[in-house]
Amino acid sequence: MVSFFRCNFADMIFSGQNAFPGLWSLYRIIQSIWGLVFAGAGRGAPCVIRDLTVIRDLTGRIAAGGVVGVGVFLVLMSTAVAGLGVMAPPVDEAGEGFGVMSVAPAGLPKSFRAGETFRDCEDCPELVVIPSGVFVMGSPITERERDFEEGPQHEVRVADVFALGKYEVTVGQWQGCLSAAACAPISDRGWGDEQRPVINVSWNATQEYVRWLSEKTGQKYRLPSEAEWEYAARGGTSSARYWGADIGVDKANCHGCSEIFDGEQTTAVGSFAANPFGLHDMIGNVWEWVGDCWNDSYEGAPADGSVWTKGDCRLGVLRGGSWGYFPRSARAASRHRAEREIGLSTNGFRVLRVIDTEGSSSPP
Ligand SMILES: [Ca+2]
Ligand SMILES: [Ca+2]
Repeated sequence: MVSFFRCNFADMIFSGQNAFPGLWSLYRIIQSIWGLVFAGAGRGAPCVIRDLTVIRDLTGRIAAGGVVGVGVFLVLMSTAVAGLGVMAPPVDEAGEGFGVMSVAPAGLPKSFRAGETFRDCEDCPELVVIPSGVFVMGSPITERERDFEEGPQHEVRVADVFALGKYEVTVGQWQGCLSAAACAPISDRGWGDEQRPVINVSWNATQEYVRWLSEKTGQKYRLPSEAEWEYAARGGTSSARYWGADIGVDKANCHGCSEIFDGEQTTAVGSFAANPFGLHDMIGNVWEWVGDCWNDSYEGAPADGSVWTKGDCRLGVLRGGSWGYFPRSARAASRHRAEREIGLSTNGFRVLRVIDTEGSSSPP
């Protein structure tokens, strides 16, 4: 609940990010400070903006604002500190649930906490609870290696908490659907490790898998929307990659990302460090199908994080780059189109599990 409160507070007060960039930065700093305080109090702070470059940004803004800038900052800070005393919820002794913050909309799930991991069955994909929030989708025109199709940048509000696969769906997990005769056999190119992501999977085949998983668990599984995917991949960061602007070395699996595995094949899921939301391989390993139809730009894209069902629906969207593609594709904003009927060895997926905001669903 703490994290929800902070996220939703941001939405309420500073939804005009573009109109008030200075205030937005101020808010994000305050949010970070709150996060540190809460984290220090052992309450967890999964919704904190962890990209601390905003602090440098803010210092510049305050300096540019002179006395007025410092004054506004101090007023907002004291508001935040006062708010801590008034509004901080009790520590959740059980270590579960979001607490009882009254500002949250009625019906927020009581049994999920952002950052918490769970699975619905022993062989089901492990999931991470992703907080709701607002982010800027797409790449700025200043980003190196960007494509036109990654714009225009636009604000998206992901209103509902959801759970997303911590990893890409693996060969072993696909086997469960295969054994139930709900999915077709798919070649793994003889690479032979059940911990590798499933490959050669078409968009159509992903639909069979999520249908099977939904029936098996009684929960609602689907592909993430393109917006949900990018929101999760960024994990609060705005840089080209969740670890920074540059590709670096051994941060992910792509053709040119690593000194060990370089453009040869997939790696076992989770071989590289997670992003700030605790998700692995959001960049690299396999491209990941999302639910949307293909569109050449974000003109007319939904702003509520929903699946974009308009456009060229013979084609689907793949995100995040893969083992066989160069670093320019291994960016949070990069997009790739492909025919939905076709599976390629560079393509896989991860699942989204809907969290019932009526509060009736809970982790097993
Ligand atoms: Ca991936
Ligand atoms: Ca592209």
